[in-house]
Amino acid sequence: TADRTTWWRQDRFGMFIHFGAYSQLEGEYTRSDGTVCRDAEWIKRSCAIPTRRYEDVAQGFDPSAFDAKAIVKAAQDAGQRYIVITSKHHDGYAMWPTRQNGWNLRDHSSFDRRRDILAELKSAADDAGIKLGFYYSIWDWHDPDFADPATFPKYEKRMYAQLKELIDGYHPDLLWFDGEWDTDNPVNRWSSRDGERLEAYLRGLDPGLVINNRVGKRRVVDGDYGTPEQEIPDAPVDGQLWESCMTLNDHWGYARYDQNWKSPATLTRNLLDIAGRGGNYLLNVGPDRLGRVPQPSVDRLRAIGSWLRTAGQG
Ligand code: FUL
Repeated sequence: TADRTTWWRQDRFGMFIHFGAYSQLEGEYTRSDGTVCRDAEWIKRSCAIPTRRYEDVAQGFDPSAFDAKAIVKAAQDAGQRYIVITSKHHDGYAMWPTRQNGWNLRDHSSFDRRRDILAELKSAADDAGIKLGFYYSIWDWHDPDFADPATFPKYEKRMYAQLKELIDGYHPDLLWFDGEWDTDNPVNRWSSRDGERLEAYLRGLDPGLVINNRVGKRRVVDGDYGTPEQEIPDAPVDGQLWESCMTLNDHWGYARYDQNWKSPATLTRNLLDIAGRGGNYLLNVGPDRLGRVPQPSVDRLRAIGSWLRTAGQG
C-alpha cells in the first residue's frame, strides 16, 4: 500500500466530478401530469422515471461544451492535484464508448461521435501532471442482468470487462467504487468475497492502482482507503487512510435549482480540518447538460486556491 498510495497521500486535495446522462435533466423531471420532480444523479430512481423515458433523455445528451483543459485548470487553480470522474454511475450509463453494451455516451446520445471525454480528460490531466481516477458504480439500474440472481454472473462478467476497458484504454491512476451496499435484491448482495475477487483481478491488471474501500464492504482491509461522505471523521480507523468526499452545494450531479453553495471560508476550513487530521479532501463539481462547470463552483475553487497561495507565501 505504502508505495502505490504515495502520490495520493501527498496530493491531499482532489476534484470529484459527477457527470452523466442525468446531467441532461439538470435536476428537474417533468412528469406527464405536468408536475415537476427534483433530484440530481439519483433522479431516475427518486422520481421513478420509466426506463424508456430516461433513455429518451439520454438520447438528447450533447455535452458539446465539455472542456477538459478548462476543468483541469479549474482544479489546478484550486490547488487540487488529482481528479476523479464518474465513468458510470448507478444509472449504468457509461461515459466512454464501452464495447459491452450500447448504453453509453458514444452510442446513445447526440454527442459528436468522434469525441471521448474520458480520453480528453486523461490527456489534459497528463499534460498538467494531474492524476486521474474513475468512479465506477457496482450497482446498475439499467443492465437487466443485474437484478436477477440467475443472471447476475453475466452482469458481473460485463462489469469486469468494462473495468478492463477502462484500465487498458485510459490507464487511470485510481478507481473509486460505489454502489456496493445491499441492493433491492437480497440474493444479489455484493459480498466481501466479491470485493476481494474484484480487487485481486484489478491489481493483476495494474498493480499501481489506488482503489477505495467501496470495492468491498468498506472494511479497513478493503481497498486502500476509507471513504467518509459529507463528513469529517474525528480520527482515522485503525490507521486506515481516508478521504472525505463532499459537495459544494447539496447535490453531486448538476441541479439547476440548488444554489445552496458553501462559502469559501467553510470550504477552506474543511480542507485544513481534514488535512490536519491526516485525510484527503475530494471536493465535487457537477457539470451542466453541456458539460460546463457551474460558475459558482469555479469561483469557489478559485477562492480556495488563492487562500492557499496567500497562506503559502505568508
Ligand atoms: C453515494 C452515491 O449514491 C451518490 O450518488 C454519490 O455518488 C456519492 C459520492 O456516493 O453513495
